[in-house]
Amino acid sequence: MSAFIVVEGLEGAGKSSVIGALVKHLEAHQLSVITTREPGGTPMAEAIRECVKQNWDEEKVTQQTELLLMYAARSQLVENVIKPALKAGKWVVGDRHDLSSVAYQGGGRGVSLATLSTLRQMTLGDFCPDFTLYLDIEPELGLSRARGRGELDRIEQAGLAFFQRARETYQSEIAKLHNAVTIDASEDINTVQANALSALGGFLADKGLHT
Ligand code: Z5A
Repeated sequence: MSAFIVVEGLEGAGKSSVIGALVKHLEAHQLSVITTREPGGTPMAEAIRECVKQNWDEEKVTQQTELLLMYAARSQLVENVIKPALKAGKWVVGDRHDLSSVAYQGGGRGVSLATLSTLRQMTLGDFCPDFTLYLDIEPELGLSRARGRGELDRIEQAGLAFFQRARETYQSEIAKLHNAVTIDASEDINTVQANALSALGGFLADKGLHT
């Protein structure tokens, strides 16, 4: 048995620490786990990550370019890493996946849902996460946490309104999914982790795994 679990949310939501807790929990129950991040996760996808996050001075990065790079990286990761791992019976815990494109390129940049849907179908077909944990946070709070790290990359430099639109899109898209749980990420880190583990427990129980 294997599953693809994705953790989504704005910067500073606490995805990294939640993923650490999920992996520890799954491994404690003798499950073999790998983690991924998007964009990235293969040599070529990591190069795309650098490219898409970098500042290009006077050269405008069009929303089409940004969108296509996200899907190019995702295609590399899904075909070379995620699908083979799932086939080998491993659990995959992903730091972001397709919903990030819907939130950032769709909600944030204004790419239409129809365009996103066409690209998704072309790149992923019917492939999608088995379970999504969405860490919901106000952009001001998330960005203030993330900014503690220093210089902002190209996407992080988008204005607050961009992140507010991304959050609204996350919220509306998550509400449409039956296999997703929203966690209030403004709580302290221990509470966020405990709530994430409880949601994971619910998913595992649904799969017949009582951990
Ligand atoms: N992007 C896109 O546009 N389209 C796509 O399709 C995809 C991605 C896949 C990826 O950058 C960028 O690409 C991202 C979206 C875009 N850009 N933006 N802007 P990334 O992977 O480098 O960035 P990120 O995913 O947003 O990572 P992050 O900022 O590290 O977020 P996080 O993993 O959720 O946060 P964290 O590292 O766990 O925590 C950040 C800090 O906050 C850290 O010091 C923690 O100790 C602290 N923290 C975390 N939780 C708490 C709580 N609960 N209380 C207090 N402090 C906390």
